This record gives sequence, C-alpha cells and structure tokens, in this order.
Amino acid sequence: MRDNSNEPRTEIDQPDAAADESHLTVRRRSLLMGGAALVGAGSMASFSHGALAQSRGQSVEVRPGDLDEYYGFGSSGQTGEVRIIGIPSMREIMRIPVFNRDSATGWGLTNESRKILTEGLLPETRKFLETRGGSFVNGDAHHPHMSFTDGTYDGRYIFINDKANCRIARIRADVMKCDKIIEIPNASDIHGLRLQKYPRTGYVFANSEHIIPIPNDGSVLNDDKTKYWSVYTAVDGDTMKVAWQVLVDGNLDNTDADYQGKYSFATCYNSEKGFVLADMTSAEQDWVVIFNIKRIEDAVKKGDYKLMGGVPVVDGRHGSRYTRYVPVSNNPHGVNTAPDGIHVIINGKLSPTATVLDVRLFDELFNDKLKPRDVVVAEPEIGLGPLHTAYDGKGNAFTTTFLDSQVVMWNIDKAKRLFKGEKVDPIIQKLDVHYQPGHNHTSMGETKEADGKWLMSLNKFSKDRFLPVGPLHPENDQLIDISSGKMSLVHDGPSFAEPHDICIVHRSKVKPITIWRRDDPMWEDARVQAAKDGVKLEEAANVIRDGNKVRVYMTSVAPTYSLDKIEVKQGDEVTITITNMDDVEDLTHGFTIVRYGVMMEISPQQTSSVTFIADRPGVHWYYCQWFCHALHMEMSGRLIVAPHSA
Ligand code: CUK
Ligand code: CUA
Ligand code: CA
Repeated sequence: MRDNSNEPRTEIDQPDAAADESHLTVRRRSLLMGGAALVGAGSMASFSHGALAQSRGQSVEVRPGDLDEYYGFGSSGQTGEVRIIGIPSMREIMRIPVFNRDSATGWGLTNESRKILTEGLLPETRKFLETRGGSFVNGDAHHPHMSFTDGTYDGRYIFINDKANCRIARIRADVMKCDKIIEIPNASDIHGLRLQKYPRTGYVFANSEHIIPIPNDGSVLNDDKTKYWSVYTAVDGDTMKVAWQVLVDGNLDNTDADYQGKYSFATCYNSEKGFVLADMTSAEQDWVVIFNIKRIEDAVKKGDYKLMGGVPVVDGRHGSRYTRYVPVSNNPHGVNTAPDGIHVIINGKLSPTATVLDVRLFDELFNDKLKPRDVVVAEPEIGLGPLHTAYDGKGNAFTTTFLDSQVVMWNIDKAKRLFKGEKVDPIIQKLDVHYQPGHNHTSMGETKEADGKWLMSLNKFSKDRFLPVGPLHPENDQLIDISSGKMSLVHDGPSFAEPHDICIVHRSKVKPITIWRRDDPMWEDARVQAAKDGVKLEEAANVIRDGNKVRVYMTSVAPTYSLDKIEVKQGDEVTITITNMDDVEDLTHGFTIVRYGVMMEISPQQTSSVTFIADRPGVHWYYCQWFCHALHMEMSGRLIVAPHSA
C-alpha cells in the first residue's frame, strides 16, 4: 500500500502497556494520553498539544520531573562538538566540546584539554601549528557512534571524526568528556566513520574522502591522478593508534561494518578520480569497496604492507586479495547495515535507487565463486536523492531523499522479491520532512537491538519552520513516531550548524558518573607535578617558585578558594592547579582571571589546571564563573602581578 499523505493522524490507539518495565515512565504517560484521546473522540481541537494528538501509543512529551528514554549523541558539523539530546523530548541536555574551543569549560585553554588536543597530532602538523597557538581551533564533526560489544551499544565510548583536520576523537561515556584525539596520516578529509560491531569495538573505521598525493609534501603538484590516492583506516579504539590502512582505487565517502566482525565496506563517489564536479560524476557507475578484515590483519602480520607516514598500508586496489569492488549507480552516499545482520544498503544519491547487498554472500565473493554484482539482492526505486537509511528492526528501511524532501519507508523483503521479478511494491509510506534531509536515525537502529520506536530526520534546511533569525538559518531535526508501523511527524527542533548524524541510545546502556573519581587519569600530569612539588592536591594552598615558573595549587570549597591572593612577577609563567573538594552532585566551580583570557570548569572532585604568562602587571581579580552558592559572587581573589621595575 502506498501512502503519500502527510495528514496528521487523529486516531489514537491504546499503547501496549504490558511491554518491558524500563519504558514505564513513557508508557504510563501514554496511557493517560490514550485515555484523554478517547474522551476527545479524535477531535484535534480538544488537545492542547497537536503533537501528542498525532502520536499513536507513545508520547513525545516528557513532563517536568520525568526523564527521556533515549540519549541522542549528535554531531554538530562545523561547530566541532558533540551534543547530547534527550529523546523523545528533543531537548539539548549537554554539549561536549571536542574539536572546537569552549568558553564555559575552558576546552582548549586548560592544560588537560590542550594535551588531548595536541598529543595526537602528526609531527609535521605540530610544526605547522607552532606559530598558530599549537592546536587547531576548528573542526567538522560528522559521525558520532557509541562503542559496541556483541552487536549493541556498551556505554564505554563515543567516537567521532573531524572532516576538516583529519582527526578522530574518543569521548568517555562515563564522564562525557573527550579523552583522546588523533590525526590520521596519509589522509585528506576523514569523513565516513563507523565502528566494529562484533565482537566489540575494536576497530574504528574511517574514510579519507578526497584523493591526495601520498606523501603530500609538495613533490606532486600536478593533475596526474595516478599519484593521488585515498586510504581506508582502522584505528584501534582501545589504544587510539592507527592499526592499519588500505590503499584503494577511487575515493571513499561513508562506511559501515557487518555484525559478524568479518567485513566492513565503504562507498566511493569518485571512482573517476576527478578533480572537478563534471569529472566526479562522469562515470555510469561508481562502487562500494568491501574490506576483508581477517585477510588484512594477516597481511599486516606477514608484512605484506608498506610503511607510509608511520603506519602499515596494505594495497587494496583492484585485483587485491583484501578488497572487492561492487559496482553501484553513480555517486552513492550512505552505507548502512541492517539490524538483521544480513543486509547492507547503499544509498544512490544521484540514482533514485538503493542497492541492497547480502553479507552472507561475501565469503564466496572473496573466494571468487561469485562476481561482484552477484551480492546485490535488491535495488528498489526510492525517490530522488537517497542519502541515508535507518531501520526499525522489523524488516523495514527508512531512506531519506534529499531532493524529494521525504523519508521513504520501505520493506526489504518486498524489495528483494521485486528484484526477483515478483510484482510487489516495497514502498510503504512517503513522509514529507522540512526540508532536505541528510541522515536519519532510529532508536537503537544501528544495533541488533533496533526497537522501531522513534526516527529522527536531520534536515539541512529549516526555511520557514522557526522564527526568522537573519540570513543564517538553523537546521531542523525532526522527530517521527514509527511505533505503529507508520511514520507520524511529532516534533520540529532547531539546531545550530550542523548535525549530520546522531546515534540514539537507550538510557539503560549509559551509566555516567556524577562526581569525578579522584584517581581519574584526566589530570595525571597535575598529579605527578604536585607530587614532585610535595603538594597534596586535596589540601593545597601553595605557591611554588621554580625560576620564572610559578606553580599555584588551590582547592575550591563553596564559596571560597584556598588562596585569596596570588603574588607573582611580570613575565612569570604561572600554572594554576585547582582541585574542587566539594563532593556534592552538580556543585561545579569555575576559575576566571579578569583580562587574562583564563576560564575553566572544575566539577566536583575534579582537578583542572591552566598555564599562562603573567605579562600584564597590576591587580587582577579571579572569580568563580559557575553559580555555586549563595555567596558565589564573593568567591574570588586577587592575582597581583608586580611590574618588572618593582
Ligand atoms: S554525511 Cu552529512 S548528510 Cu558527512 Cu554522513 Cu550524509
Ligand atoms: Cu564557586 Cu561559583
Ligand atoms: Ca562518480
């Protein structure tokens, strides 16, 4: 049945109240709403919340005092951070600075964050940044994904790429802070990023999108495309070191992995190796590359690789044992593995089709019993500009069509039957979204535990959906209820530049702590230095002079710092290390020095430090910038900098 209508639904079904206990808060509310709906007899006018009236069986509203059922870990594109969104409320709960700078927390200013931002840079980049403050200040974060164990989220980490400066970052899910960032050698534009799902993460797979000369040291400057390459990278998610790379033909766009731990795959839109648009789109077909993980690991063990940029690079170009190239329609984009562990869907972009591969056929493909196109089991027509596909875990796929501005719900099995010649229509419903969707994502949908409840459409344009705010518009993240087996739009949410991707994780998978552990590795350097200085961080009120270096150690306990005056000399290199000895949940302090560009977060039991040159003489107040106490305004002190002449 084809349903192109986008009329809001008025009929309300009673939810299945017998379902699992962990969803109780949401379900109890749904029951209440269900009851009200029956009284209202389907009349839209009788509801104050139109969105609720449209929802069948589950409520989008999270009432005061209630918690969301899902965490959304969303990228922010060119903002360079990760955002935590509550679903279904769509409230932004927290921001995690990663590739960007952050004024509130001091990300990029504190010694702890500067170490993370700089330690993983390649030597030549470090040199390049010497006169530019030591680290990049921008990033382009596209693909956040939580680590897996046995095909589902395990609550350890979230990994994300930086397309702009070729980096991969890891966020600790216990404290929701970034703890590692590495730069990927031999690459240009780290774009697609997905994780090994089985047996665990394991590998972080990432694509170099644009072809470049390797090494890119100025020895190749011409248009000789035989000198330009893309590499596929596997990073060890535990050590955050590059495990291996694979040199491929063409370029690489998006990637995903299977549920068996045997294969990963990546789309290529520039098999032509063009430098300009017309060339990149000139071929009839591009391809998806399949990587044989076991064979690549063996090659690395046996030494069948070249050391390039300090990492082993296996040759995976046409004819290699390590890869297979499956032709698909020109310029594909997203690649998404279905929760059934069998189907992999490639989204056509320039072609109105999606291409379905069956991973069970890949063994025979690599043993040359099958030809590349033999692993294609369906190729349904979806609409104009298919970009990404999400799943409900019930055999249905949801594909965004950028040009049609729709989400298309279709059935994988019916698409396969159609491919075999049967007369069936796999399309179930087409829903207008507002406007021009990129990624879409379902609750738990990139795991084997896809639960078919919510779908988010991350739209690239919002146009008229929000109050006008000038020429720059927000994007529009829309929430769609899919629990009834049909799509129903329930929420519009503006978002700042620019979500590309989100993973929607059930709250039972995530167990963040609320107070730092004193033995946390995050401030190991401060701990070591304090021990050398004979200082106990937990009781500190010390100013230690070491030549022109001054190390200041304090504690914060609301509403005071343990030092209310710090005296140094102009030109001193001052390091201030503060330990927040409050161990009350939510009692974060800050530390700001006026007109010194210093500001940082110190959450309960955390140690934070900052180093600066005290080159402005005079009296400079420092204060706590995080409202912490009735006497928060009084939580302050003076940095007194004696001029050279004094
Ligand atoms: S890409 Cu942005 S819409 Cu970077 Cu995942 Cu497809
Ligand atoms: Cu401490 Cu405000
Ligand atoms: Ca192409």
